[in-house]
Amino acid sequence: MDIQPHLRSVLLIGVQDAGKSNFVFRLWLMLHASTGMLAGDGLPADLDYLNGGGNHLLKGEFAPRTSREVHDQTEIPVKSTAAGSDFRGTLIVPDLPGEQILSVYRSRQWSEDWENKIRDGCGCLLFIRVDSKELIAPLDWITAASHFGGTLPTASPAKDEDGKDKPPTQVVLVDWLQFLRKAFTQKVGGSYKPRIGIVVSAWDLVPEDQKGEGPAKWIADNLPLLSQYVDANDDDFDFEYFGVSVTEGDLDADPDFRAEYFRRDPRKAGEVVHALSGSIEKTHDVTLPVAWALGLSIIAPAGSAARP
Ligand SMILES: Nc1nc2c(ncn2[C@@H]2O[C@H](COP(=O)(O)OP(=O)(O)O)[C@@H](O)[C@H]2O)c(=O)[nH]1
Ligand SMILES: [Mg+2]
Repeated sequence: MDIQPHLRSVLLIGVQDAGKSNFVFRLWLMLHASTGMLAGDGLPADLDYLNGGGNHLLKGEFAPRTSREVHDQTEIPVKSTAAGSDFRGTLIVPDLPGEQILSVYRSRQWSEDWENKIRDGCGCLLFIRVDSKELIAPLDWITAASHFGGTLPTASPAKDEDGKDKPPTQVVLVDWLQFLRKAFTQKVGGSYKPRIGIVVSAWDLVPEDQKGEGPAKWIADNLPLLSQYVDANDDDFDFEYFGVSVTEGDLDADPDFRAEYFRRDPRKAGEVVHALSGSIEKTHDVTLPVAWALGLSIIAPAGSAARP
């Protein structure tokens, strides 16, 4: 079935601190410069917000956390830069779901607003950040004991603002995938296979000796339940893994890198690791995960060509 171009959309999903906003700002810099396989398609409504965020990255700092009240949704219209292509779509960032993601998990229901975003031609990018304090580790036999009142002396599990235990991130994300599957089936049909990109953000923080193994392996090692869910449900979803860095290094903790970041041109920083062609590759085209989730068939993933 042909999808109306303007209806193609990508939803960004992830708990608080998952790297969503900084990715959007880096993406915006590239869309604006038209140097990737996607470019901006007209001006987004919240240009000031996007320019403001982009400016933080250009100044060599991560954009700070968005205040909940100030910003609840960003929509960026995009188009393909490939010659002769009229491919268009919208990136939708419901930029408060850090908290909402958890509340949907807890209350077993989601808002009409969320439901309305699910439609034909819709894909998702699910963000998980390396080294995030919000990334709640899976329950192994030691943490499970402490979680459920066992006798082993371990650190207590993380608590949220209401003092409730935070569920392991992978449990929340798998739950979300199940919600999404249900909603896609209800709204689009059971045979629709949405593209879901699993994005490991702050990829630069992955230990050097693990980088070569790529993001799928990192998820398998760190969020095994999510990894198994992805493996077991590839009939229902079209999954891909991406490792993304908006800086290519740690601006906060590594002064040598910081100097290099300015030397190389902050406008051009950012990289994506993926295995779209079967082996692990790296590209500076940070629009790639969005292009893929929008349904573009990526022929030469190194940023050279793409065709709808
Ligand atoms: N090293 C590194 N840190 C990152 C990167 N992206 C985000 N971060 C860190 O993650 C924090 C949270 O990112 P943010 O975009 O606000 O996450 P959000 O809550 O999902 O929107 C930032 O303040 C940075 O410290 C990255 O590419 N590399
Ligand atoms: Mg944010």
